Amino acid sequence: MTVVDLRCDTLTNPLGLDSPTPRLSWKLDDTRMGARQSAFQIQVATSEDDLMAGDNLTWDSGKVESDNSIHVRYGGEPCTAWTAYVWRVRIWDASDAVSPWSTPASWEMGPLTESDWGGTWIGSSPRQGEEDEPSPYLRTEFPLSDLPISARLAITARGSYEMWANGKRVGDALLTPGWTDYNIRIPYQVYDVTHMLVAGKNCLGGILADGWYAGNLMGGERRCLWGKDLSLLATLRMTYADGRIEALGTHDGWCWATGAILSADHYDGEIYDARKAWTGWCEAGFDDAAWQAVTSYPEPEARLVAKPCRPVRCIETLPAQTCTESRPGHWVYDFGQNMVGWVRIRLSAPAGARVTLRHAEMLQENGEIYTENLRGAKCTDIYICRGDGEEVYEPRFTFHGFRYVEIQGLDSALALDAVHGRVIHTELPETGVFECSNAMVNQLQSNIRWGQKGNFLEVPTDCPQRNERLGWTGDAQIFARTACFNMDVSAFFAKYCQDLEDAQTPQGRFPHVAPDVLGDGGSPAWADAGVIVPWTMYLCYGDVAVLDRHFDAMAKWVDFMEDKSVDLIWPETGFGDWLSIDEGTSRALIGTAYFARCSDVVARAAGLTGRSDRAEPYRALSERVVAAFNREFVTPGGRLSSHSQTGYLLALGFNLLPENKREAAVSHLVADIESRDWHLSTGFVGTPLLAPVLTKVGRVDVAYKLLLQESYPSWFYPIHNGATTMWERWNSYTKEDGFGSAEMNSFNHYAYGAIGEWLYATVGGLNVDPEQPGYKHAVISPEPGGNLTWARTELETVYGKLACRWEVSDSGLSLDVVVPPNTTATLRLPVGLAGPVRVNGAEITAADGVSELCLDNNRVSCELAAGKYHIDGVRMEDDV
Ligand code: RAM
Repeated sequence: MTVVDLRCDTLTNPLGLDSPTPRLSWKLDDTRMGARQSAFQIQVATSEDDLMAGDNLTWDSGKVESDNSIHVRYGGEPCTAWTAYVWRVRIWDASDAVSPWSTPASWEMGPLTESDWGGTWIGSSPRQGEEDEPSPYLRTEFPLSDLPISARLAITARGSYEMWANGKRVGDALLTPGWTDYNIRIPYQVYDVTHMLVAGKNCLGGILADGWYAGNLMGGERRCLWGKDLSLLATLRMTYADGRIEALGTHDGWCWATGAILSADHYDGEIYDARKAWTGWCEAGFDDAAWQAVTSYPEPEARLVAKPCRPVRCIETLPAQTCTESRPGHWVYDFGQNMVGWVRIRLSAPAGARVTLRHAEMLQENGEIYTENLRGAKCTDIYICRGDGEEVYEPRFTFHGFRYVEIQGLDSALALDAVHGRVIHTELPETGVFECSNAMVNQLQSNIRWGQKGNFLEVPTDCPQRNERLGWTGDAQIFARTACFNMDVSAFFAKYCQDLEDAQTPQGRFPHVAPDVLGDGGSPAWADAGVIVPWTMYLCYGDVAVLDRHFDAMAKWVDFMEDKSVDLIWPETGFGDWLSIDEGTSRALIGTAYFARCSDVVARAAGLTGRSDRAEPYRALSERVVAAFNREFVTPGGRLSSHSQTGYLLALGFNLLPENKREAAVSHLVADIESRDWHLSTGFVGTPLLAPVLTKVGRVDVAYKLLLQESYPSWFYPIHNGATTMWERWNSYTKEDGFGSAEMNSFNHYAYGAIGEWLYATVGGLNVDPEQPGYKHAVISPEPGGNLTWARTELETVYGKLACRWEVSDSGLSLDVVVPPNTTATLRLPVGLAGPVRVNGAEITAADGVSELCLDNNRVSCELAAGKYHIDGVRMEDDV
């Protein structure tokens, strides 16, 4: 029994936090059946020696009788700026035996207030705010007589920055400091630069680019949304062996010049003239006589805040798979996968050779790249060669959505191994595995995962390629659950929840996009992200604090809806069931359904966060909205005024119908699907609900029919037409008819990937129990169906690995199940009983860690303690 994977605010040994009472989590590594924690003890100190000796502890929780191992709030005096904390934890098991102390973990605070920074904002001289302005390079030198034992560099910028010290990149984070509403908060990062400093002369250098702050947004309509001048703020804080502390902030003694980056924009790309690169510009001794003195810029009104999530990084590198010459001198490289990032090339060419890289998601029939759907985004990088031998280039202040790159400007093609696709996105540890016997479903899962990779870049964007790339709220809320299966998005969405709240109007309206660059006021199924995303975080990660933090904002949105509604019916406004096919669902119906759902969630959140006085009014409101929904949209016979798949899905999925009308609603829904020869007609609002709702109402057979449907519209249809990511439309491209209208045709739009949640939860069987969220108690209830003969599903939960693999053969159903330590699960199987069911070789009643089987509602179920189980002897329902 050991304690592992210590996390602070969901991160591993983070630097630069600004929460004075961060939250601590750990996992148990204990393979014993029924392993669980009965108590814990946490100790925290400001040095490892103190911690090990148990001296000068800043917090000792003592033995706390509790099975809680996640999000335990630090209980010492509030943490102070720049301080490093080390901590360890031990636990007691079910029989009160104590574990060894964990290996120590750490967190470090960053600057907490403006005065902890001690530097000024510096930049080039004022800019025009035009698209083609070169990036400023900034530098300074400073002597160190002594080497510090620890050095931290805190950095932020208005614009994007890349920092260098003594000739080396500081860290490997990209597009820093990241994207927020810079009028409200500007994120910063803190880096450990201890080993980058030298005794004697040192040099610090920074490069600035437009980024989200000053670059194109929304098709270029919104440029310089937050400002046109780029500026940098940094503080180098050094601690010496004798305890002395020295801090060096950016100051007006720095100087600047323009260099090789002639322009850089997220949508348009980067132009880099290698002949203009300054050799050794960020090394001591460089001759900067020609550089100019920096301009100081006023401090922003916005707060400087720690970045609560992992940064954007280059996550993987894909080799080019093929190269074809589409026209003379135009070579098209295929990476085999639609992805987001940029291309790295290695080449030798004469000085001044201008190499153009154009990116595209698709090819035209003649083999040339297809760029119409990028609309106004140029997605073009240009590299001008230095001409002195082998050169390697990749941009850094842009990103593209592409599978193909067209390279021109060279006499001959580059070899395949000289062209690489660099995949960049917010670093999100992979947590989920889903695979099954059906290759098309596996390709779908791969497309969903790649859709998430491509679009989880600082904020969940709708698409990564055309001149849009915004944090669309509707897309995010429908996909959030799926996202939580695939990757650890706890910190990513914690940040987005803040973006949503920052974008809320004083009246309570959440936006269509966050950060809100549209300012058009959100509408149902989009703005509801402000309630549903925090709720999803609570369910998937057991995080109550996220509900607490955003409760007022969540409640305010519901109040806003109440205000806007007439007799509790939302008006006919909003996007409706965006991109639905031949069906019209009233916007009033959609809005009212979400109004009911969100008031219900707010009522629950009130109860969970100790606001019992506020729970009841929202509960009552939710009931009144449900009544209004029924009055307005449902006939006595259970037919909806919007007789559409999405209408029924909302009514059934959000529990809006009285018991006596549900059956009729289910038959209307299924009849509609059948009348379309088992096809969906839903858009963004209805599609994510299809499979989960059909399962919930006992028609998992229909859900499988839709999943496995080959013809348009269906999940498989784009795959047959070559998709390696999710597409915005089921027929964005077809082999028969070519491309859909370029107006709105993204080949990397994750929204319809929301079926992923059903693959994990229903096909795979891993469900959360809302009463014990974060999979503290899981409900493992796989539903074998369609032509699938096996499925393997794993999820690294906050407690450890939860897994279920099932296989159907002539001898029935067998399962391998893993329940993580310190959790329990209910196993529920869609089968009858025939003969003795064996768990781990023993008949189930006798098995270790397993409660007796019971049969209810045609399901066999039993309770499992933590452990590994092999279950067989179960016969499929049909055989019984
Ligand atoms: C589009 C976006 C997004 C969608 C909105 C309504 O421009 O692509 O996916 O949510 O419109």
